[in-house]
Amino acid sequence: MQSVSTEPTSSADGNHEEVYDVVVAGAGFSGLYMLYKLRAQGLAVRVLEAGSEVGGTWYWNRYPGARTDSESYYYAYSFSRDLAQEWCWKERYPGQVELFDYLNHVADKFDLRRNISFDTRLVSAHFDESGNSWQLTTQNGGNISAKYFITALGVLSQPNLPYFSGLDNFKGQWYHTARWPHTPVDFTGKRVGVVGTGSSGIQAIPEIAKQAVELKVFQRTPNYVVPSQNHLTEPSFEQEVKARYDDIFREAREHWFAVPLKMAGRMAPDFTPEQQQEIFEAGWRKGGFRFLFETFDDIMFNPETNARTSEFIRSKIRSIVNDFEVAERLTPRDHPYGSKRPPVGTQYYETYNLDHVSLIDVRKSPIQEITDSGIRTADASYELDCIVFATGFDAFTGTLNQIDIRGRGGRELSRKWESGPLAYLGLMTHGFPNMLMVTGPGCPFTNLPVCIEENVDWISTCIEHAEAEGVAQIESTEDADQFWLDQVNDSTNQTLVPLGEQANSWLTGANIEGKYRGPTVYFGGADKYFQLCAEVARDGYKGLERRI
Ligand code: NA7
Repeated sequence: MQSVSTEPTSSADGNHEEVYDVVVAGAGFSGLYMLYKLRAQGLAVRVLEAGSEVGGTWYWNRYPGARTDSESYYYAYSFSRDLAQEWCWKERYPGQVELFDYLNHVADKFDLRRNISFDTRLVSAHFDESGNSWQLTTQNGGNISAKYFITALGVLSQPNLPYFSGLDNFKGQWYHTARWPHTPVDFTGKRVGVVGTGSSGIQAIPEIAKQAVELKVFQRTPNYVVPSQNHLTEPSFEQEVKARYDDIFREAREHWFAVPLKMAGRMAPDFTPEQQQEIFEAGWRKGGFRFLFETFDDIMFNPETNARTSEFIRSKIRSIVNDFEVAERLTPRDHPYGSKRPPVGTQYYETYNLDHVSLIDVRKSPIQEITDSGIRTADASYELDCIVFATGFDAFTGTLNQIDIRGRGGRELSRKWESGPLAYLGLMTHGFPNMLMVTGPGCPFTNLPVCIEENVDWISTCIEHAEAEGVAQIESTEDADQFWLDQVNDSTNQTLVPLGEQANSWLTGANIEGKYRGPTVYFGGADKYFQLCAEVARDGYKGLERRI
């Protein structure tokens, strides 16, 4: 490939086919930075985006209360000092609107929109061996050809709407949190049901309760909700952060979760129960992930420490929720804290003290059907005007499997992954030459923007090297894929995360019926993962096959 132009060319036979060096699917955090990098390398890049605007996760998830669980100053790009200095985060945890504005600002600042096709959903991507190119088709009937195909589709993008008999008959309005309307939904005076108490439901429930006349929460598995302790950004904090942004992002890359926080540096067994209690209390006051990261370093690994942590949260539930029976129903007992992705809430448990909010245990009494006027469980019927499904996502592979992706010999990616998400470093997979993934299956459990930047930098350097050396095809070897799946499995098995399977955790694929069961995320630490990726590149792309 000798491309020096950033403009596409038409195919030689004169058919309506656009030809690019690289096609990137997705214009969220990953796709925007991928475009910025590759365009700077002089490549002709086209980004295909199903939505009408940039933003990805922060374009689709507009439900009330949607915000990050990571703190704003590090849930951000670090590649542009200028951007980091000029952007002022309003809150400790940015809400959807603020993040959407931020990503739009990035698109404007770096003039990215001109290379993005909006309202353009990619439906298929087939590798053409004779032409050594990816042939892509879009829902709008577009045909595109590119040497490289990069997925920047996010980790949690394919909404999961479980089958509920009778949903079509429901006469009220229903919504999925991840496909929220663009015009605000007004629940004032409405009887609302929320199905699901994962991170999305936990954020939405207190906000919906502020408007609804009646709110019924249909809970299957109770969760461990740590308070966010959200607040406005103090000017002095902002100044301090901006003065040390370089250090902050370096520190994030040295942390196992890619956050610029210090590990607690202590293990619970070294402390008396009274001291442990004080440390937990301090963590609770700090809120959010600081409860996990700044109390004890063995919470995710040591069953005893975890039992104490889980019990501490249970005691908080009992102390916040007035009604003993409701508190009992809200109390998780079937999985340890952190074995499902830990949620963060704002006034979550307090919401159950409101008279118009009630909690329905649908593990005990499952949802039987959606009627024309509400939800019928095994032992009661509930009249509702609106239903909100906060039922999560088909993580990682779910998003990719929505696209008909076929590699060498017409091999389907979805078939390949039926026996496990084989993807070397979460970046590429054997049999799919010149296809690269930003935060693909097996990427680390991490603060995503930092991992995204690391992945994008790695991919763009890999392509730069391949082009400089005149390489026609790069892909991971079968052994490298298996090596990484083993790493993903081994690292996860050293934590308590496998125990989340019994509570339908998406970290093990267990939230989706019929999906491959097994770890989906690398738990060896983001810091170690970044080092490994750097080593692979330094050692001449060990684990990759390259054909001239
Ligand atoms: P989650 O965390 O997967 O939560 C989905 C919720 O929906 C969870 O409480 C499920 O209960 C519930 N659910 C799913 N199917 C059903 C049925 N059929 N009946 C009743 N309840 C059901 O998704 P979120 O969107 O909240 O969060 C996803 C990630 O986004 C989060 O981890 C952060 O990384 C950000 P279950 O637990 O399966 O019993």
